[in-house]
Amino acid sequence: MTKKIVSISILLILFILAINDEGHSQQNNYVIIPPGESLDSVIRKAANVVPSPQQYAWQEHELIAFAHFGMNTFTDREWGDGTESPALFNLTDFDAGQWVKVLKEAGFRMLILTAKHHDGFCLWPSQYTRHSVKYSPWKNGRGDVVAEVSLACREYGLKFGIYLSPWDKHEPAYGDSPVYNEYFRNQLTELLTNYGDITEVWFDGACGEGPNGKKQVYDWPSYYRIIRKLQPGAVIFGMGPDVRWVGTESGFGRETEWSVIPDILHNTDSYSIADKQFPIDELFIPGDLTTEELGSREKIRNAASLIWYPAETDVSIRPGWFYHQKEDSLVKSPEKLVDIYFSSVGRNSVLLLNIPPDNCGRIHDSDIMSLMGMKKILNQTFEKNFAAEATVVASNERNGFYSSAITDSNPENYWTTDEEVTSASLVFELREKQTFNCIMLQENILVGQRIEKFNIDVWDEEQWNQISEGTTVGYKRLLRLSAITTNRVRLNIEQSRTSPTLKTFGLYKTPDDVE
Ligand code: FUL
Repeated sequence: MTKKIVSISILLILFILAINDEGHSQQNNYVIIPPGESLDSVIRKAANVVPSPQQYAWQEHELIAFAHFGMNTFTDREWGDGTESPALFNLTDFDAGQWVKVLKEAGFRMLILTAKHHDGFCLWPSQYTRHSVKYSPWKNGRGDVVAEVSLACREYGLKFGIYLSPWDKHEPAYGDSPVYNEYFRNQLTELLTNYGDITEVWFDGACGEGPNGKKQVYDWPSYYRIIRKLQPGAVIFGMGPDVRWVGTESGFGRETEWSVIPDILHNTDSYSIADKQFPIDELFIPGDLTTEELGSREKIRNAASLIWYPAETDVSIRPGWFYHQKEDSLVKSPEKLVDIYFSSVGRNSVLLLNIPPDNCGRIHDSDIMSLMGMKKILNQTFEKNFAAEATVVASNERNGFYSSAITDSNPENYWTTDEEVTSASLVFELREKQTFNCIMLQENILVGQRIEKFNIDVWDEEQWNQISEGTTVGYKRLLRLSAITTNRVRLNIEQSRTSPTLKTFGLYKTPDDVE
């Protein structure tokens, strides 16, 4: 897309937000709450925090691939210590096109590459160190893994992101904070300047002591400024303000996953917001959020600020993050990957699945088999939505936001209730009885995340029987259940922070052999 089309699309989104704004002027990805605000008012404000355009685009990717690749691929380790010789990095059959082709076929929309892991070895010929591909035998020092992978991504239509480890066990300046911060900013600048569009910058929180025995103090805001200037369309993950680490590396997100989170901004009372485009960068406090409850009413009732800070679920297809031959037989099965998909994408998160290329420079056949197996099951499951032809009757609907929007073919249309109506039922009448074992719900998060509690009933010719229940929905909620046959399904939204919205309701059946 050209820059012009991108800007027009952003303007269009802002315009849609403006006309859909249901009586609230607040349409930002953060809100500052003055002291003494009532709980009702805080809840209403939370319900109207929305993603930034970059956060929304990122959420829609759903599936992102991670490639841990570097010195550890050759030393058979998970964490190097920075003393490894660049001579060890020698690829015999490197094929970035193979990686990206496989990932595209498996349904991934972006690839994030470890341009530098904790050992400090750079996969691009950085002019700031001798610890890089430039000093390796591969292509006589003329190779550039970042260039080849980013080009392949462009060729196959995948977005490209970078992991740049702030912790650097090789660089002698590490620990001498101002000097290393400059080194890090220089490397970031190289990566964000020379390799086309970067859609996600991945910042790990690991931080050790440098050779001087001192702990490095990272200058995060200065890193963000460079990213915003050079790649304004990128989201910053982890130690950055756009995307949050879900808190585990198991692939399983929270049952209750709020994208609106309290109090990760500081000095909100005294700070005047200077940067209009990225107003909260200077207020953001980096850190991991790992507790079970992050955004419930209890958590937000005394909040001084709330921001849209959605979860990304990272997990490796193998036990380790890097390739180890001994793990060829331990690649997660297609069924396990499908479980992970349901527990991450299906729980209001994005799945970042690590598929580490091997020491020849290709994705190994065992990983390909599992990925294709996963894709097949997902394709078969989501190929037919039995609710798509249903008639829908809602207990309440707002003018212009009718329940028919849930089943029409336009994914942007959505249903909502009148102002102040925070619970509702929707009955889906199917043309004939169908058997399904998977349900999908999607709120329209462009106006906020609102649903707090819901349940689902099916009609058994005589009465309604509850078959499932849940809390948050957000961008996407998937529920798996035992197969059930019926022609009438009822969604009861029991509690919502303000008028609930729904843009999709799906009933699906997984293939028989994977039930
Ligand atoms: C962690 C790192 O220490 C691991 O090696 C890996 O890169 C993982 C994704 O993040 O914090």
